[in-house]
Amino acid sequence: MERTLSIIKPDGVGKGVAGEVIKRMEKAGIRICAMKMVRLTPEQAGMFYAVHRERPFFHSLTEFMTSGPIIAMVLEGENVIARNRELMGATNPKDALPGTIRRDFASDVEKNIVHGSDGPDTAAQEIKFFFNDLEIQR
Ligand code: IDP
Ligand code: MG
Repeated sequence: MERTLSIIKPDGVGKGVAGEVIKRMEKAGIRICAMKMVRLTPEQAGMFYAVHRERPFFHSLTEFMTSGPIIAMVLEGENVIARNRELMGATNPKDALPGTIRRDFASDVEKNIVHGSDGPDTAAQEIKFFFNDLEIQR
């Protein structure tokens, strides 16, 4: 059993596709074991995306991520890190396969509806960023 952090970004919440995103996860047999809606501060968004600090899009990305509420979730299942990334599609919606969340709903490479951890180490770190042990259902 593996866990990953998923975020429905401000554009996903704003466009009203949170339910559709969650439905796709549930249909794929992925279990949601934690969920909360929060609005990040610029400091928190900067910490979450610290690995991208030197990228030219960092400032714009943190502004976007603080522009409205997000829904953070812990997903659980076999191979769920890769399977969630499959449901999401490529970072740039133009490169994402038809039927993926980003291809179907995202407007551009920045406002791409969802976040998903990219490996076991980042998953553990990102889950801890949003949730404590008591907030995760076993
Ligand atoms: P990922 O979300 O598919 O893992 P990352 O490369 O980790 O993609 O980038 C994190 C986030 O930064 C992306 O989801 C997207 O919102 C934003 N981003 C990535 N590349 C660009 C870019 O070239 N321009 C603007 N924003 C970008
Ligand atoms: Mg990433």
